[in-house]
Amino acid sequence: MGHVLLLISVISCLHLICLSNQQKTGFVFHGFDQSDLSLDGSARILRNGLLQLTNASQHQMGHAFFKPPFVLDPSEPLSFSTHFVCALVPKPGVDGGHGLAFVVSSSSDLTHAEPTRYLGLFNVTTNGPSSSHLFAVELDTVFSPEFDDIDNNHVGIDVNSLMSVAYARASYFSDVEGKNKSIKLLSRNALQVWVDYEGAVLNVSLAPLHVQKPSRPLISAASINLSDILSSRRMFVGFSASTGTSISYQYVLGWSFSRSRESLQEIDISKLPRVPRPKAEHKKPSLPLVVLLVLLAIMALSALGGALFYRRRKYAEVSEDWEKEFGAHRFSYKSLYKATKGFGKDGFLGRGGFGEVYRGTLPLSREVAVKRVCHNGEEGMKQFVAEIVSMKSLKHRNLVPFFGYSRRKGEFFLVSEFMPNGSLDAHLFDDRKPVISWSQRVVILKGIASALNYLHIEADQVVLHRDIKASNVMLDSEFNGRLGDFGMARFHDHGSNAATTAAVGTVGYMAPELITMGASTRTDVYAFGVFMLEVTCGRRPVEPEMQPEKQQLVKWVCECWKRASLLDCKDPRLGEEFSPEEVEMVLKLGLLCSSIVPEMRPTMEQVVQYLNRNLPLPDFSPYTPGIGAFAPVVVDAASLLASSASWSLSALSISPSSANNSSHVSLSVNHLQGQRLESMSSLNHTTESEKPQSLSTG
Ligand SMILES: *[C@@H]1O[C@H](CO)[C@@H](O)[C@H](O)[C@H]1NC(C)=O
Ligand SMILES: *[C@@H]1O[C@H](CO)[C@@H](O)[C@H](O)[C@H]1NC(C)=O
Ligand SMILES: *[C@@H]1O[C@H](CO)[C@@H](O)[C@H](O)[C@H]1NC(C)=O
Ligand SMILES: *[C@@H]1O[C@H](CO)[C@@H](O)[C@H](O)[C@H]1NC(C)=O
Ligand SMILES: *[C@@H]1O[C@H](CO)[C@@H](O)[C@H](O)[C@H]1NC(C)=O
Ligand SMILES: CC(=O)N[C@H]1CO[C@H](CO)[C@@H](O)[C@@H]1O
Repeated sequence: MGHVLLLISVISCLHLICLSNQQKTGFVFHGFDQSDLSLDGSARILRNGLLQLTNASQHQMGHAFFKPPFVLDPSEPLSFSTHFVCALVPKPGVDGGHGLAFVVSSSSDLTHAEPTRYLGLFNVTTNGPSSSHLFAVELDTVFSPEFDDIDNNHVGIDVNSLMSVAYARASYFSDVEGKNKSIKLLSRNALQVWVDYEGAVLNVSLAPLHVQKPSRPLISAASINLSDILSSRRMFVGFSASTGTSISYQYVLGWSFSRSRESLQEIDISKLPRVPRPKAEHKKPSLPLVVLLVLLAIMALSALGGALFYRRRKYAEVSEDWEKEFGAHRFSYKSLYKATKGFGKDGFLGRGGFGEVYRGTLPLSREVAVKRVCHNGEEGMKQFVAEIVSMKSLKHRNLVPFFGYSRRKGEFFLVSEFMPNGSLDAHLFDDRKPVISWSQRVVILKGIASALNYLHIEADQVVLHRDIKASNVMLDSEFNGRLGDFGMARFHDHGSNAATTAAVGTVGYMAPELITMGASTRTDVYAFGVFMLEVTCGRRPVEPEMQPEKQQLVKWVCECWKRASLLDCKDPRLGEEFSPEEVEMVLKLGLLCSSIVPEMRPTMEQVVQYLNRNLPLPDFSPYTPGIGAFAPVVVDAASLLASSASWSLSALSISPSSANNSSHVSLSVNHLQGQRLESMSSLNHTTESEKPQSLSTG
């Protein structure tokens, strides 16, 4: 029993010695997990030993005191030295505050103090009176004018009051650089603080973590009588920190304290706990920020909306319910816009009868010609589109393959295969281009005849082309003739007022009965006859600049025949490589087809046979009535209307140039008003025989 008592008393004695020893020599903590601290408020020791005084919540304060007090001996002069490492870590995007203080006090109970600007040191009543018995070194990160703060980044010495007796902006004297350097208290970087008190002089120094204690203190305050302040015989040392609406994480990493400067133990920086990186808070953003964000969002949305609107307008199309069945044949305007690079100059091929033609490249490098036609009405559009789409079923090696269509307000687009060698007339009438040999011309004539025969007889329905001429004959890569420009005449009909209808064609190719009887296979044959003469003679049907007897091709060929020198009118560029019989046969066939007596004209089937020499030409002479005549066109409005009712088709003009040579005629009849009908287009090729182009209606 006595042994046990002795043991206990020895242990407690050792403990006391230990304690008093610790009191004498001071202490050092690298992290606080083994420390003897009393904590209150928000203060806690984190798992890695870090002393966290506040955790970035609002209106917090935390205190941490070394638990045993230092007992003061009035006979000895009071002195101490301390060195600590702290970090005031702001939360990203949030105001940081309020600060941290090293406290020397006669009491370790500061629970009645207040947070925010009081730093957890005082409250309204204790701030000021000497009865507070409190001394502190504050690291203040909020500017509080009522306490005569100088800024929001300063160090101050507080004796019983937050009205600092001495203060300085946070900085340190760099012995290496020989000058003061400022320090930002409120940053993630750890900070060293030294407080030395001896003989009524209090020195405070700051430095960044890996910097030696500066040789010159930041603050050196004389005549501070700590014995006065701590009138009781006990002295507690510790820390206090607080937040208000401004918040920070406030940490102490390590702390060394001693009653004398000489015995102060060094802090080994490598042993200190790490300061955690603050997480960005997802708290409510401030009102101005919200307003700014909303404004930005509105601006971004309206910009986006504007861009979309622009795109929509740029690529806007007209599409109606009835078009759904033709969907497969419809191209989007956007795809055509991209294919032709915005209908730019580079892809421009020429101006055809009713619109402009552009070259384009669709995906999979499909080369297309896009004809862009302006129109001014949607009436009859459904029927027209149906006709256009039915053109896709027409397949013949001498027709330009038709791919589809597109439309938007006021514009219609016809897409067909691109013909690399352009249109026939460009080769026929351009002296710079190599001459097309007679055998090539025969191949072209046979091809077009075969295509027309297909349209007239072999296709499911009788299809009229209505605008056969050299500029509507395209040449493929092998120089085969291909008939193009479908649907244009019909298009013109559909685009115009319902009460008005028009007979459309090209002067010189229009059969005289066209206006009275309407278009028929025979009017196509007439135009083909003129075309044959055109190809053989290498000149246009009407040439106003020539001598009067040569101006009209049909008349001139007939005239040559009458003089028994039919070959005189052949294309002089042909040279000698041709068969005279074949040329004569083609010229005679051309005259027969362009007879003004429709019944005299052969059918396309017969024309094909004549051209292939499977059938001899019928007997006729230049004096046969109807041959070689050029009759003025007479218009009868009623028949014109009738003609428009027949299902007919003409074509997709892909004439890359020289649209000028052919004067397109469109004769309109306003049948409701029964007024004078006038030619709308430039009939600048009119000759004396065809002058009366202003025509009376019934
Ligand atoms: C201020 O603190 C003291 C103790 O430190 C307490 O007695 C007093 O009630 C407190 N005053 C206020 C206003 O909180
Ligand atoms: C305070 O700093 C001054 C130099 O500015 C120095 O002379 C004095 O010894 C220091 N006192 C203490 C207690 O460190
Ligand atoms: C450096 O700071 C100390 C303390 O604030 C001040 O007394 C001193 O004049 C400053 N020195 C320079 C060179 O600015
Ligand atoms: C401090 O004040 C006490 C009495 O309050 C006095 O005895 C002592 O001499 C003072 N010390 C200094 C350094 O002024
Ligand atoms: C086509 O005719 C217009 C006027 O109608 C003229 O300005 C232009 O030069 C002509 N183009 C060609 C290729 O003849
Ligand atoms: C005469 C002429 O221009 N012929 C061309 C027709 O197109 C093919 C293919 O593009 C060319 O190789 C020919 O030179």
